[in-house]
Amino acid sequence: MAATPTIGQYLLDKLYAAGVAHIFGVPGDYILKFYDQIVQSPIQHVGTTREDTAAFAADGYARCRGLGALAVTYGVGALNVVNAVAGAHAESSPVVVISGAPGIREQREDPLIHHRFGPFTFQREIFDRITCAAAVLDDPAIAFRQIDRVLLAAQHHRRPVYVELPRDVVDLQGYPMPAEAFAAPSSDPAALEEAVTETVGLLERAKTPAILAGVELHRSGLQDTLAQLVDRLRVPIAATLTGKSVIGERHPAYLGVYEGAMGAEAARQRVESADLLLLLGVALNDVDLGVNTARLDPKHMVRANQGEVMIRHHRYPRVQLRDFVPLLLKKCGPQGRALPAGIPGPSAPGFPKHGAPMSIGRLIGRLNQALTPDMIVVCDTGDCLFAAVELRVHERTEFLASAFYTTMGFGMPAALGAAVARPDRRPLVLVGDGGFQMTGTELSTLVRIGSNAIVIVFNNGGYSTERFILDGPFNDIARWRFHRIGEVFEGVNGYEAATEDAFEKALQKSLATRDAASLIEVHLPPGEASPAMKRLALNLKERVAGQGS
Ligand SMILES: Cc1ncc(C[n+]2csc(CCOP(=O)(O)OP(=O)(O)O)c2C)c(N)n1
Ligand SMILES: [Mg+2]
Repeated sequence: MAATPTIGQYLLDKLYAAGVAHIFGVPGDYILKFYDQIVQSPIQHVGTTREDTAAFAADGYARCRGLGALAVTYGVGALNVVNAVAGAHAESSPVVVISGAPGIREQREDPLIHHRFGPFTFQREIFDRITCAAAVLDDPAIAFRQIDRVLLAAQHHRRPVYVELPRDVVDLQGYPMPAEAFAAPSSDPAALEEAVTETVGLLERAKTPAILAGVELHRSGLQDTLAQLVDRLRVPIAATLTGKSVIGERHPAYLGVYEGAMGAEAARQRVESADLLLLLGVALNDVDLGVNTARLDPKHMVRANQGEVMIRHHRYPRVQLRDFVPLLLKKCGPQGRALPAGIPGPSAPGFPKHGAPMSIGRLIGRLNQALTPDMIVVCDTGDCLFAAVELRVHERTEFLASAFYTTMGFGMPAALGAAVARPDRRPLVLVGDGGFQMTGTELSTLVRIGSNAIVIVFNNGGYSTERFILDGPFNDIARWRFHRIGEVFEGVNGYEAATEDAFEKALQKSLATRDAASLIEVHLPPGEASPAMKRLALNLKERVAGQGS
């Protein structure tokens, strides 16, 4: 009979069985023994330059593979990941945070040992607030069961979890226990049936129906069902920004991203004029509602979310999205109408125009032409995110961003996570000069793992998004020669481009370089911004002014 594993081994076995083949992080003495166990396991450690980037990387990995993990030391390591983990929580990304801790015996003696910042319970209390389950493995008798519980919770709720591993527990044997019963919330069959029947009736009578698809479909793994539904119903489909790429953006009925007044006008018009709008898994947050410029009339809406369906002004409680969408597909007969034409993404005709300065619209148009199905686009927060609204990625789930939590610094490390999770994909990273200054060091880790990522730095001389809201010297940042980063991070081909010709050359060279990473620094003229950013800034400015008065 195989020996009972140690608590650290058991955690690694369970992670591996759940699809986690890599753990990101920076070592420290409280987690070293666990690191040693990682080395003995089939899981690979990926060292990052900081802990918060390890958490962003684990988030990117989780979005590609269903679960991600990081391991850090106590205090200095764990507290460093708080923002990134809060982001994963806000964006429903299941990340397992494993933190080392002083041993149980050490804690009992209550000493002043390094990395301590208060009572030993503080760290767990912090993570309690930003995870869906937390466990301190300080009792070997129940440790296996605690591990099972938190991993199930992460997978089911699709949110981060926290595991604290006192350093004298890692090597102790645990005790196998029967798994705790875990009851996933289920649908009320009668309510489900009635909600679907009513929706089918409304769809049959509708003349200009449309679907707005949101982030919860991604998280529930309903992308294929959604694509089948669109083909069966023959309706046009738009996505929210946080749900972007839930359907392949080259689908013939795809309208683009709907974001109220911030999004493209043509998509807005089609969505807002629908006589029946099917909102599937849409989170009604301010980003997706275009900072509340969306004009969606509940009279024409069927809204299915995690746990309920709203039809016009009445509600069906206890109907799960993961049950509603497949049943709707089953009950809808093929519709007589032809598949309506979608709206193709913008291109950049005649690119490069000799000597023309770079503009964001033309940059995105050119990238639309350059994107191939083997790419995964990872985007930081800033004007690159607003600009990316107009990018059309090929397959589903090929666009990663902190689109709702909107933390800067997400892009480069999340690209690392995606590159590790999906070695068959080439990351195309869009990042601002400010965002790159925060976590651009992960380009060095991308190089280390042999990635051929292409990074486009939108250099607009500082915090442009903030400038549009309220300008001041606080939005200036130090000037970096981003394109020369390869001199420090060996193995990056750097280019700079102020004109379309220079960009074209750099892009061609980057695309052709299959064995090294590339970085293109795009110099944008002062005041240059994406149309979405201009619209958003105007809106926010009005709000700030309104609050001040
Ligand atoms: C971690 C974090 N700090 C601050 C902000 C506020 N913020 C939003 S956009 C932005 C400027 C981003 O600068 P850059 O990356 O250069 O992009 P740009 O807006 O210039 O396109 C700032 C400071 C944030 N979203 N996240
Ligand atoms: Mg900038």
